[in-house]
Order: sequence, then structure tokens, then C-alpha cells
Amino acid sequence: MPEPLTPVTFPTDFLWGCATSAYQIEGAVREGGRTPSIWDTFSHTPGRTAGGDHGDIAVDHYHRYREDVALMADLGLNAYRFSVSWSRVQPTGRGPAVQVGLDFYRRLVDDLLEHGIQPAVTLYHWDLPQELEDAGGWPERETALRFAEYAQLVGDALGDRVQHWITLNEPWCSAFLGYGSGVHAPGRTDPAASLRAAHHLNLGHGLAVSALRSVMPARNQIAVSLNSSVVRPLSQDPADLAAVRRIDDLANGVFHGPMLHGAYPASLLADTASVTDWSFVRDGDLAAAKAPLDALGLNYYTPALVSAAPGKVAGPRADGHGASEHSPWPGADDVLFHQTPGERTEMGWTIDPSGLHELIMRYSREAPGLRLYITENGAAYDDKPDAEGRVHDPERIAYLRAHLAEVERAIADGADVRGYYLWSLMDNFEWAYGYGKRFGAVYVDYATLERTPKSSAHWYGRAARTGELPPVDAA
Ligand code: PNW
Repeated sequence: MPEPLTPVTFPTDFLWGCATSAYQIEGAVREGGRTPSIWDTFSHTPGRTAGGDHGDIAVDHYHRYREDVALMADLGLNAYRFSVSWSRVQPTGRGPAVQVGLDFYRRLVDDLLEHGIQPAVTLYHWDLPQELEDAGGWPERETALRFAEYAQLVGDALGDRVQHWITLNEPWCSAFLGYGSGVHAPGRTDPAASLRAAHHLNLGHGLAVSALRSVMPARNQIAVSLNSSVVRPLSQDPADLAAVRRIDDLANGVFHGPMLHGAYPASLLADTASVTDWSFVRDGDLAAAKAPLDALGLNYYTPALVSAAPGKVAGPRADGHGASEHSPWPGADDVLFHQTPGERTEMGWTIDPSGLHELIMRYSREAPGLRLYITENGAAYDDKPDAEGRVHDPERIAYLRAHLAEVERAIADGADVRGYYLWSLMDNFEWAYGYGKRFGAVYVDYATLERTPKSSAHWYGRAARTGELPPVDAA
């Protein structure tokens, strides 16, 4: 990638962070009264994850969090996004909070603050308590009510020291990979249930925002992290443009419609009429979902390229959402997903930094007045230590530099981007792919759980310390 002639510089108060999630890193799944979440159940069900991998130990962050915080501080990062395990705080998904569970997050937050690192808490990163799934899970309204109650418990416990709050991480994955294609927990494949789940995630989000406001200082910022897709047409043919509109509704409008505008796109309701009549949407739900936000989190990895295929059923899926005969796109089985041209990461996801700029500019228009954060961006590569035990990952440095340059370009174009969280701090449990895909800036030896910062971690730390993107060979 060519080096720009002028230095790429960021605002002085920009947040430079890394992101993780509870089930992917914590381990200690039976400690402190924690009970199984849907990801414990799913990953222990034969055939669901690569190699039968699960998060029982993961990278043992529950016991090693001090070391991990010290690592971030040494690198020079000033922000860290992590998620709270609902099952640690409210093992059955109901009732009073378990203090041992909250205490773990209190200690983590205090340690971060002592090291000058701003914590950003995600309340839900896909690990629903199994008991709530047994009662029907996200397709049931009850789950939305339970989520708001849980949010209030955590907000009450940590709201005095955590300023950055995120209700849900990527509700698209929860609804459509969890209940539609079934490649994520709980592994159900019911298109109607996936749309019900989407609605109750919207409702749960809005109720949680209001519940958090009721217990937290007004200075705190509340956001949601969407894996909003950049959807591009294969050609300018009107049928392909219509396919883009349909996928954009199912990827983006289904969440930002209710959350930002208090309504589902009319075109989405029409497109999915054969799947559901949406009668589960009750009076007042959309007003509740639209509870005012302070910020919006955008997670970006790769764009989608689609075309229309009237009358054809899509062949092997090329949408990067895993192997399943079941579609995560209810009512859009006749839309074809294509591999976008260009270099790809180890996930098979095409590298397209311009998509990040496009996404930011779109949401600057869609959500005027909200601060924007890139709450995830990063790449998996087949990293290996060399003979001296060092891990060189020039591809990841190039990826990060190119994407951060697009963030800066969006800021220059007027977007209010306040921070960037690299996915992920360290190699971890990559869901259905297990431990085979390494997204970390820090390498983890899974035999010893020893952590080694990769050259990208040093590069990123230097960017964080200077507010300027170093050249790619400056690690
Ligand atoms: C996100 N897709 O997951 C998650 O928020 C992280 O927990 C995860 O580790 C990271 O991105 C890397 O995958 C995604 O199929 C999972 O489009 C699947 C998709 C997108 C994001």
C-alpha cells in the first residue's frame, strides 16, 4: 500500500483501544456461581465448532486480567472494550446480582482506570444464559425484559466508574446467525424466529438504554455496536440494485430503523411478509427501541457484493457467514452473494478499507449528532512465532494502517469519530471457527497461554502514543 505524503494525524483525545468479549477470552466457566450460557451449550454440542473447540479455559483472562491490563498499558493504549458475562452476574437470567460476578468486573475496571485506560462495557456479546434460551430465547418478548433488568444491575454497579456503555454487540449475528442460519448459538434455523429475535433485540436494547439512564450519571455515554454492512451491487442493473436494497434492509435497517428512527423500513416489512406478519410488534415497542443514544458503535470487516438471481436458489454461500444450508437472510433466498475481488484475510474476508469510510459517512448522515466509534475492526492471519519467539505480522500492520487512514479521512470529511477499537487484543475463541483463527494484536500460545505482542501490537501502540500512523515498517 502506498504511503501518504502527509502524516495521518488523529485528534488528541482520540480513543485507541482493543476489543474482546467475555466468552471468547475469560474461561473459568464454572467459577463464582456462573452457569452455562448458550455458547457453553453450543460449543459442547458435537459438530458445532471447528475441532469441538469451546471456551472452558479460553485464554484464561478471568485469572490473568492483571497481566492483560499491564500489557495494554505497556503498549500505550488508552481504551479497552470488553463484555460482561450475563451468566456470571445473573446465572439464571433473573433475580438479584451475584456479587462475586460483579466483583470480577469491578476489579478489572479499577485496574484499567489505575493504568489510565478508559473501559467500555458491552452488556451483551452473544452469551445468553441458557435458562433464558430454554424459556424461548430472543424470539420471546420476556428475554427483552430480562435484558433490561440485567443492564440495570450492571449499570448500577459500574456506572460510577465506566463512562462508555454498549448495550448489544452485533444484534444481526445474534438474530440471524443464532436463529436463522444456525452457525452461532443457539443454532436454531427458523426464519420467522430470527425476525422475532431481531425485534426483541431492538426492544431489549431500548429498554436497557432507559434502564441504564435511570441509574447512571448523565455524563456517561450509551451506544450500541452494529455490524452494519456495506452492501454493493454486482452491476448497475435495476434488479441488482433492488437486491442491494433488500439486503441493506435485512442487515442494517432492521436494527437502525427502530433504534434510530423508531420504525422498521416499510420495504423490509413487505419483503418479509411471506415469513412473518410481524404481529409480535406491540404498541409502544418502537418508541421504546428508539430511546435516545449518545453514540453509535460500528464494527467493520468487509463489504458484501450481491446480485439478483430471480427464480434461482443460491448455491454454496459466499457471504462469509459460515457454512449452513440455511440462510441468515429471511425472505431473500434468491439474492446471490459474490466474493469481492482483492486480497483476503485468513477468514476469506476481502480487504476493502474504503468500505470503512463509506460506512462511517453513511452513519454520519443516518445518525446526525451521535458520536461514532469504530468498536471493531481487524484481521485474522496465520501468525506463528519465529525461532526467537517473535511474531511478525506485516499483513495485519498493513490492514490496520489502511483502515485507520480511512477513519482519519472520514474525520477530515466531517464525521465525528471519537475512537477505534482493534479486534482483538489477543488471539481467542473465534466462535464456530474455534481457536484456528487468530485476530489478536497479542499472540497466545494455547499450550502455555503465554502472551507475546505481535509486531502489529507494537505498531498500534506507537500510533496510540503519538496520535499519528507510523510507516508500515516501523514496528
Ligand atoms: C464479530 N459474519 O463477529 C464479533 O463481534 C467478534 O466477537 C468476532 O470475534 C469478530 O467479529 C471476528 O469474527 C462476526 O459472519 C462474526 O459476518 C461473523 C460475522 C461478522 C462478525
